[in-house]
Amino acid sequence: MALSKDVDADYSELDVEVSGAKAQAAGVKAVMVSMRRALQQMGPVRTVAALVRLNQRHGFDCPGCAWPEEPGGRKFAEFCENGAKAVAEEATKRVVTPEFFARHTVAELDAKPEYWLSQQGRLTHPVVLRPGDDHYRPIGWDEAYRLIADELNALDDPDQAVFYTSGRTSNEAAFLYQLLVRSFGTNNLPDCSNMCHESSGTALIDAIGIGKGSVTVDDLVRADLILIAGQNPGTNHPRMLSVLEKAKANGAKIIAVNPLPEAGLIRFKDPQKLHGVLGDGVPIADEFVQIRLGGDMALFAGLGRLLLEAQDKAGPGVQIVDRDFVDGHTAGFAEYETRTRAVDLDTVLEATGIDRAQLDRVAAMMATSQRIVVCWAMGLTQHKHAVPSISEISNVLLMRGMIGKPGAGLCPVRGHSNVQGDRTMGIWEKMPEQFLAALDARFGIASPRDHGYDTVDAIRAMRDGKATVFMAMGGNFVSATPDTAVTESALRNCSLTVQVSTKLNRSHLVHGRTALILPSLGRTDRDIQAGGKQLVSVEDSMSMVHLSRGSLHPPGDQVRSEVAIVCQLARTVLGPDHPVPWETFNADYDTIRDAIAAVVPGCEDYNRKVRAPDGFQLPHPPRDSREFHTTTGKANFAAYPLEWVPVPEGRLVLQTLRSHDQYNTTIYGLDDRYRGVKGGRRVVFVNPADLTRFGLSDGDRVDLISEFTDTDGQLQERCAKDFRVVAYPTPEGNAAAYYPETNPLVPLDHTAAKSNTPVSKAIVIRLERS
Ligand SMILES: Nc1nc2c(c(=O)[nH]1)N[C@H]1C(S)=C(S)[C@@H](COP(=O)(O)OP(=O)(O)OC[C@H]3O[C@@H](n4cnc5c(=O)[nH]c(N)nc54)[C@H](O)[C@@H]3O)O[C@H]1N2
Ligand SMILES: Nc1nc2c(c(=O)[nH]1)N[C@H]1C(S)=C(S)[C@@H](COP(=O)(O)OP(=O)(O)OC[C@H]3O[C@@H](n4cnc5c(=O)[nH]c(N)nc54)[C@H](O)[C@@H]3O)O[C@H]1N2
Ligand SMILES: [Mo]
Repeated sequence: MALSKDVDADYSELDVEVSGAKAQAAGVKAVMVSMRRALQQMGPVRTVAALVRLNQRHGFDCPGCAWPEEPGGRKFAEFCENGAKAVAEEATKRVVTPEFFARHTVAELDAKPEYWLSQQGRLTHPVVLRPGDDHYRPIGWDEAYRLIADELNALDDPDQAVFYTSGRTSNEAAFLYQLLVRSFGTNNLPDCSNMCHESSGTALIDAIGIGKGSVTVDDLVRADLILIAGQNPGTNHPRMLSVLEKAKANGAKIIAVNPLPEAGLIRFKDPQKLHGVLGDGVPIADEFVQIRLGGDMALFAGLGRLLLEAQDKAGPGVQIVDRDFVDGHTAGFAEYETRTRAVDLDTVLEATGIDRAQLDRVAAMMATSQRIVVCWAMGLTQHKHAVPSISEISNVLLMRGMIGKPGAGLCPVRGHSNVQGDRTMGIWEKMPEQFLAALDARFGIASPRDHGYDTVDAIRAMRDGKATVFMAMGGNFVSATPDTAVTESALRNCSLTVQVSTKLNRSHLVHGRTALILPSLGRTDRDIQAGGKQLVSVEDSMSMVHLSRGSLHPPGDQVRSEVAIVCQLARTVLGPDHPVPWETFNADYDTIRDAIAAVVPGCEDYNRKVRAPDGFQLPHPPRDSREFHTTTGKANFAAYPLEWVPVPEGRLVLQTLRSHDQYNTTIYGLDDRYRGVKGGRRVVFVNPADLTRFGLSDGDRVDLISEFTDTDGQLQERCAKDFRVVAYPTPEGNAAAYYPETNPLVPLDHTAAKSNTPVSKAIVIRLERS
């Protein structure tokens, strides 16, 4: 199938058109864009076959985001523009065959932009790059497994191997993958979550004893106040907008906390409704808090103080501080109260950049609302002080008694469609003892107990030669991780890199001495094994677990399911006498689900429960019964000292974020429609006052130079070249640019305290004319 002209061009040289931020998201344009992409990639027959089954009870789960389907009557076309793009991207008819690899050397492919790589199509055959060769060449599956097994079994220590997972892997494949890795003898299971919601998990486990959100879609619909902080749902979770619209229709107020006036937060045009087709849509946010990057901890601490003072004024007859809840279910309130009463409000105003009147308005809304939900995503999690910032959110909700009550709670909005499920299934470098003991008991293995490497530590280990075999179950490690130059050399240090992938990406081209690409089925593909047609299961952002049934014709007969790849690899690595019944698991996924039922808490009777029409919800003790399995047996307040992100003189603080036309490192196209950017991605959004200060104008070309002082006090500089300046309504001192182009600027050692998540939303940069 022909590619459009711009795919072949080096997009950094294209002329970018800029037309300013848009006020509303979705609408008819969104439908047109998604249909055009679907038809281009899949053709008419497959487009219909795919889109009628997307998010339907007997269809497949959208491989886009982790936002839940609405329970009960799902609409016929329960998907969004970006879900349709994600499907088109996976179900494309374009293919990357052995002939493709024969035509292009690896060096040639590595010179292409990520967008070009993304657009080549589905991988069809296992291929190998041998030492000294410059082409990937076909290899049989058995030979590929043998090659990996020989490398792994030759290691002095299992901890010299690293096994990454991205968040699209099904529960069944994830469960078996961690079982293989632990049977082999290591906990080196870094995942994309380390770069994503790790900070949420870390903060919430301390606060409420479980690292998952405490609300359902129904809670959002019933809430009377919803705060959305550090999240851009119009692009990244578009189906959330229709839930927000419903909540508004029920009388909820919505507060958007974001440095940018993101289109979906301002207005929403539901293309399935008449007012969305003909009119301007509905306004979403009642209050837009245009916060400075990294100002959220100060905001929520300041709100905490104002809520305490409002309680003082209101007297004992009114419960702003929910005394029953605080006294009965929480620990650490006294210390929190002392710290919070001492929070300096001028500091809060400086850290957030908002005015006192707005702070008072938001506090008043929080004091008078009876059912509050706070949602957040990467704008909160990817900061140095991400964990304390999220703790501050849980502090105010605990104070108001907003956990374990209908219409209220904590809502970290997850990214990848099954990233939460993968964690439930054991993809974590530090799974708790209870899980490991159950795994050992079920299979008669001896799981290692030392914690493994997370993503950042895995890069360090490969850089330092401590790990030499790297395997990835999906994802695009080299483009998703920070400090691109360091990560590239870390991977090149490896003796073997193995990528289980659906599509071509950079991580196939930045490789170890030997490299394998193993093509796998995706969510949309039909999966047939010895025991017949197979189903898989996934968990969404609100702990709902349900089935997903792929139905499309796979891109080739050499493409294997992730389950099959893991089972056959396991048999080769672990030998025929290994106690895990790998062959049975491979033949019939019901047998995997029986094992999951025996090992994973909350999954008892999994095969039956998951077959209910909308699946089932995993237990969540705080949500279900106000039980808190924490160190104190209660929900914990946290009283960290205030942190925020000041802007050094002559510098900017940069956030790296997603355009409307990408899925993480997979680039769908070169437009960011809602931000008014067309035809290019190397843009940097800067406040007009900063441009004046620096003597720059909209349209100028600049290099971005990041500055980071390491632990030895040395100033490190990193550079990303040639960006077009876009004058944009971001707060003064704060800039924005797209990831992954800006990953070379993110220092490997600049990570969040406690969660070790790379700080992708606060990088100090200066601009230099190119
Ligand atoms: N179409 C599409 N859907 C996706 C993805 C995709 O790439 N494309 N990715 C998926 C994944 S893995 C994830 S994790 C999610 C990501 O979903 P988001 O978290 O929405 O993704 P980002 O683009 O990183 O946007 C961060 C938002 O936070 C704001 N922000 C940045 N810093 C701060 C801050 O300090 N404070 C506050 N209050 N706000 C801040 C930014 O302005 C932006 O609106 O989306 C998932 N869904
Ligand atoms: N600077 C900066 N860096 C970031 C972020 C940021 O905001 N700023 N965000 C971070 C976040 S939140 C995340 S989640 C990570 C994302 O990190 P990753 O999950 O590693 O990256 P993706 O781009 O989602 O991976 C895309 C690749 O996955 C493969 N793939 C897709 N579907 C399947 C499947 O079903 N099976 C298999 N086996 N392979 C599949 C395809 O080959 C595709 O090329 O990036 C992080 N990096
Ligand atoms: Mo993510």
